[in-house]
Amino acid sequence: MTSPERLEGHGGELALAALRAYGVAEMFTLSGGHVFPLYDAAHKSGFPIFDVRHEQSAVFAAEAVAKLQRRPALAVLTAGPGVTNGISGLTSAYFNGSPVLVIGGRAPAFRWGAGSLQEIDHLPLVAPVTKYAATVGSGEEIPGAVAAALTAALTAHRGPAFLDLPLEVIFSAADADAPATPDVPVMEPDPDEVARAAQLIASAERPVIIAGSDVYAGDAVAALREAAETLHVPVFTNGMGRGALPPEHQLAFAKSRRTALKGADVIVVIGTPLDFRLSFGDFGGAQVVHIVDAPTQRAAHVTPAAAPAGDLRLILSALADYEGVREDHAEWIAGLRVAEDAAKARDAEEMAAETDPIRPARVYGELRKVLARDAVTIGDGGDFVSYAGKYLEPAEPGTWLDPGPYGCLGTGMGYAMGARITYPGRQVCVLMGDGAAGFSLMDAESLARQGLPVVVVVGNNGIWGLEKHPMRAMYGYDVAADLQPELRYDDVVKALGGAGETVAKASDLGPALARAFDAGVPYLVNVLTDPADAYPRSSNLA
Ligand SMILES: Cc1ncc(C[n+]2csc(CCOP(=O)(O)OP(=O)(O)O)c2C)c(N)n1
Ligand SMILES: [Mg+2]
Repeated sequence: MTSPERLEGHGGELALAALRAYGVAEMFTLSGGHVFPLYDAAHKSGFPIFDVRHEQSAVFAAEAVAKLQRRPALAVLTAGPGVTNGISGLTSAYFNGSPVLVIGGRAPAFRWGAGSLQEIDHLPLVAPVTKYAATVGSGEEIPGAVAAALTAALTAHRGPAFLDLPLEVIFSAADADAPATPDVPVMEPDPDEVARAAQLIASAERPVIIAGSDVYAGDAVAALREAAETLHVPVFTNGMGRGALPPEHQLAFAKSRRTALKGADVIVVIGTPLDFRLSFGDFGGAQVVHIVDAPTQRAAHVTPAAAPAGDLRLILSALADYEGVREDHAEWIAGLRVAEDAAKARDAEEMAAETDPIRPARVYGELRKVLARDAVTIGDGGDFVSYAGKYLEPAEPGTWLDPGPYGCLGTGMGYAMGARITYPGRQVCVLMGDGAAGFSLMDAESLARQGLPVVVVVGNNGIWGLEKHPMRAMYGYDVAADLQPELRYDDVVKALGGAGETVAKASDLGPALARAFDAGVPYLVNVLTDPADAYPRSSNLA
């Protein structure tokens, strides 16, 4: 008998019991016989199953849940091609530090090597992009393996884990010890390193904070705000850190980043790597304080002035409690506010642009009028999404989902599914390039069929814009960068059980968006945008 200490059942039931203990509340999947027992366990116990049309969407949906809810989320993929189709999703989760668990089916162990259907050892494929990857050898090991995988996934620095269950292991009955209560270690930072960081920030004349995704993932948003207020430091954000301070907060900045980084003497980067998005941590003469959630996140290519590593809430709370003397940064902040306001005024003009064809800026101008403060916006595309990053202003933390530094196109429909399940009553809006649409739009069918309405706004410029413009600039010509102009992506979604419309005139945008958010089914607004419009950037390679 299954008891609090002892579990009994087939492999799917044993796995599900352990998953529930860790707060996993649904599975994302695409069918395959190797994983039927997991479906059986879920079906019989009322555990929600959401299915998709490509395994990458299952992993992206799980990643969105993991990111938004800060809890583990599950994708169940069948053996072989099911797992390999999920690898870009796993890799994105690895780059984003998202606690996603993929459970794969696996050809039977007892005749391994004899040529069973889809017989491939997944582990060497997934090991480089997971924190934990194992094949479970017997039924009685399943709960313990699930617990170990999820503990690894949830331990900072977080990331994905992988288990596969050979056919005879998942189908056979067994009994096993129930997993112990989840116990995720919290890493204490070195207090001397934290004190050094606090002193550097407090004694700086022109400090700047850049806060990234791990601040949200580590549930350290309130501590960030307190630290910024105590030390009186302007805050910029990226990734899931966006919205950590509401836009109207006197220390919240977004548009004056270049001015700030140029003028700063101490730059405090919190919960995000010193990667290409932050000029690899090279800020000229400024000293860098890098605050990370685990020592593995310290950059090997930079030597920061201080680099406290550990639980971000603990580190930021310690900064908030700083009692030493601090410089007055009022003048510095006032100067940045002037730059910020000037940039905002320029943006407002661009967002009102009355042009034909429509410029992407105008799309965001209209969207801002209809988006609620707690709307979840999701970017999947090239230039069109760069504009989203520039013009949309997330007002609450955990409402902006971009693909992260791995930059994988195709997150759109999966992320939308995860967001819709997380927030049944909120607006969920995907900003999608027409090129990006090719990767996941078929999953509008999954959304429609399972009653998950979302709004998709396609910036339809008829090109792979972020590649075409740079290629022309580099070679004077371009190849493999064109798509069919004015293609009816809205008709695709209609055919799949949703609805939509094409918009060619700026003045039609507002009413179309209003209809989209009212539709109650997946709704695609296909906006014909100007192919000549290229997002200005210093390096266009992505
Ligand atoms: C899976 C994947 N393939 C290719 C790329 C390279 N890439 C980055 S942006 C981009 C163009 C995107 O075009 P679209 O979605 O139409 O957006 P636009 O730039 O036109 O606004 C491409 C091909 C990528 N990032 N990910
Ligand atoms: Mg395009």
